[in-house]
Amino acid sequence: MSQDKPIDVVSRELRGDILFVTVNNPPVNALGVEVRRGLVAAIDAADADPAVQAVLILGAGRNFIAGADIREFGKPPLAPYLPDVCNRIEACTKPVVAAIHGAALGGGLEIALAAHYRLAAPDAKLGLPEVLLGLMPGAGGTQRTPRLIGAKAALELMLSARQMGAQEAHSLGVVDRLVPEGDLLAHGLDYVRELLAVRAPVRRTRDAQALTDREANRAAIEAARVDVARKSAGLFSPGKIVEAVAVALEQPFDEGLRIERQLFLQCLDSPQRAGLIHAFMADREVLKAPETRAAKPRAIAHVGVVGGGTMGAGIAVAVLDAGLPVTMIERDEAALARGRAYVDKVYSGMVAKGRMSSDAKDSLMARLAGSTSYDALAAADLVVEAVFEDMAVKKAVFAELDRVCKPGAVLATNTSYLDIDEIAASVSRPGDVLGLHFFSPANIMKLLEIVVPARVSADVVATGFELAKKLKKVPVRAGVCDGFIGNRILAVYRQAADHMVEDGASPYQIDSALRAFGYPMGPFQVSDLAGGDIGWATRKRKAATRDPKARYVQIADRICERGWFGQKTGRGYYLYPQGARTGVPDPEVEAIIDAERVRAGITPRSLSGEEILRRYLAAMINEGANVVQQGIALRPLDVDVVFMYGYGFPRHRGGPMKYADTLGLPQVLADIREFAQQDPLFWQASPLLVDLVERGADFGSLNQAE
Ligand code: 3H9
Repeated sequence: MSQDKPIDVVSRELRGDILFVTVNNPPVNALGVEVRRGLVAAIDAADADPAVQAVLILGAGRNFIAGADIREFGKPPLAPYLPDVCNRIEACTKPVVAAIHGAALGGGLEIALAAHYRLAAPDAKLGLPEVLLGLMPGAGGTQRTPRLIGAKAALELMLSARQMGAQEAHSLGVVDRLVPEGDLLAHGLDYVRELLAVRAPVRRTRDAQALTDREANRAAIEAARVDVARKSAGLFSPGKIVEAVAVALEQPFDEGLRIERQLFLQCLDSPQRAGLIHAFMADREVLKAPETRAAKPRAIAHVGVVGGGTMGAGIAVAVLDAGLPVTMIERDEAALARGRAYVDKVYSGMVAKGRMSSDAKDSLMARLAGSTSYDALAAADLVVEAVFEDMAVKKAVFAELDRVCKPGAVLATNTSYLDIDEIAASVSRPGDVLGLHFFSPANIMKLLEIVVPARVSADVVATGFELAKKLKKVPVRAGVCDGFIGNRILAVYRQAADHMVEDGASPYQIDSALRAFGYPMGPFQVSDLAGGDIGWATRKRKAATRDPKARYVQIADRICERGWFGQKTGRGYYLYPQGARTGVPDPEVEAIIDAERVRAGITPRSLSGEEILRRYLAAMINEGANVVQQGIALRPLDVDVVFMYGYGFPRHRGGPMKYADTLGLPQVLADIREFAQQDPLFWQASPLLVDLVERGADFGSLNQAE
């Protein structure tokens, strides 16, 4: 029987009197159980072998070690545990040196900190980003880092999750030696030989002295505690990080490790860890659409944008930021000047805040060309249309694009709701037509829905993903339907919110319940920010096709009829006195709501924050299930990513579908059935949800990678 030899995830090679220990666990050398075993075995071997004078630990491939293997979290732990591996390295009786290139993150940095000396290549990225995963460093990082660099710097590193470069790590004292680019093995060998030549001692980080100034370190811990309470309210692991560092100051090292382990396990058990790791994986899974596997993207060197309104200009900024030239098309010089002025304003704002030099602004603006003639798009590789949301207007634009664009140019529409299949059918090259749905402000919002009409070529879809990468956006593949993934689901849960207002909750109470859940803003604040007129126009457009039997709440229309469109008009659901950006409740809006309840014959009842959340999220989850079942979203995780990046869904809850799994789908279905007793037309359980509950499965089971 022939079988491939399993790769040695930790290999050992004795060169002279130095043991080279190389971690080779693609793609990122995560510290899975085999790696942990291999490292312990290597150190045992080094201690036992009199021929070994020192150990050099390296990572194969592009990184040193990216951290613990996050796919093991939530599963039964397997020995040896990472803290024990680090302790074993630190206890080695012969000098151990870590040679860092690429990522040394989380447990990867903890391994390096357990070594006795560290050297770093110029591309090294060092950090303790566990907090982003709902965790804290759990392999001695909270105890060794402050002993090495002091509580202040250690806390900053752990709470910000940022990655330091080699230079900074060197000046902070995290690494001892910087080596030039090139052969890391050779540099490592030189450094170890140097250490041996001067009989450098085994130097253990557990004995480092940066915590000796107790007052200064105590003050740093107190400051971090205050900061965490203010900035990370609702998050579990930041507070645990501060707690662990406080222990480092007050307790001996071994006791510190014991408490760190307890706190780490609490983080590991928290639903926030599950939500954040789901989010981490989902961020990567969304990139894997069938078309990105099947086809190569077309080249994009020059982008056209049709329309210089808020959306078009925002898209232009996003493309300029990515370093590409943009040609903007508008119908007349005045409109073109407004589009250009918008782009200019964004960059002037950055210059004013000191975030950009005026030279940098000038060179960005020099890449923006404008024209009132479509012929200026002849050389564009990709054109995004962002004109008025009207089918006839869009088709007229596409007729022009069809006329002027070179063969192979990608023709994209930024429509939010319109049928892209119909737009594609109106041109001679439907295979080149794609939806690229940006979110406003387009230069800031991370989400980009890549909307895939029936006849589009796979390489055009792949080009959409490639553009997202260049623009540093998060692409999610969506099918064609009214509202695609995000706005389609939004329309449903917004109705649930409107129903609740008519039934007795105030918009302010609903917003507050959602902020308590973790949203930065509630839906009525968002509506005031975006402008109530947008939703109003959509409702008018849909009025003719609305099911007359469906419940329709008119409160928003009454508010819009008064010209109260939100922040831009000084009032909407909230009042914004003197242009304030945070609104205050408006008694006149409450009076309108009262009047509407009377008109609808509703006796208001009180709704608890808990009931508000149950209804709002059940509506979101149920429509999310429909969107998955109909193939509009590839998997539940695509819905999660849309809501985290486009709609403010709290990341630590992992998105609505992950949250539904956390609640338990039987509970969600029971809620929907309970609400259906009052309004069976609105609350129709999604067949997918019913099916999953019957099978005892969850949404996670549909996310292949999990
Ligand atoms: C920790 O260490 C806890 C300890 O303190 C205590 C323990 C007791 N595990 O991002 P990419 C996969 S917590 C498993 O596209 P890049 C990733 O899913 C950990 N898999 O590449 C992807 O898979 P696929 C602290 C991991 O070059 C592939 O690798 N560490 C892990 O753009 C490529 O990833 C971190 O939080 C992992 N740890 O960026 C670091 N990391 O190909 C997390 C990645 O199937 N990682 N994968 O889609 C990163 O920040 C980036 O991956 C890195 C490379 C910068 C390393």
